[in-house]
Amino acid sequence: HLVASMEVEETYIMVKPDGIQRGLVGEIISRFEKKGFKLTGLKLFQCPQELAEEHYKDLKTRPFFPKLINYITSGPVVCMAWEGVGAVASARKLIGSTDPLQAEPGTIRGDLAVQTGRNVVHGSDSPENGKREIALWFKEGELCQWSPAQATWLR
Ligand code: 3AN
Repeated sequence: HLVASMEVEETYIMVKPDGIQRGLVGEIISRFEKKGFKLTGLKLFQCPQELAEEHYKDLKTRPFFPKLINYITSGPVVCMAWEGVGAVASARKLIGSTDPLQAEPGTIRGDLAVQTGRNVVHGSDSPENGKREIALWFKEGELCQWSPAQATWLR
């Protein structure tokens, strides 16, 4: 259940290896840009096993855990930090249900994915996890704070 928040939040969004292999990186970034979030971190990254296990530690006891770790480390991912009002729940809504067959058309998974084990994108499930995951995937100095108001050259 998605609870609307008026707080400015940070969320960790990641294009998974299948998203990169299928050439969907630009399309996925574009959806968050167009929604009105602010990009504060972005990199292409080959995820080591230990980081994948830490990221998904809450799923450690699930039967699909080894497959999930293999999937997420099977090729580079695109790591992103996005900021915005209610960004965590809002991003989850743009992403759609975990199972792409249940995801509504119009969502990233609903439009672009067909199976849970290849669902092209990750988004943090709470503001706490947003902070935790950004700290986990980005080093200090890799994040940038900037303001759209800096674009005075537009006017
Ligand atoms: P979401 O990514 O929608 O937040 P989670 O956090 O429940 O979903 O699961 C994390 C990831 O684990 C999913 N994106 C998916 O890749 C994988 N996963 C979840 N449930 C299953 C399942 N039943 N079978 C295989 N993989 C799964």
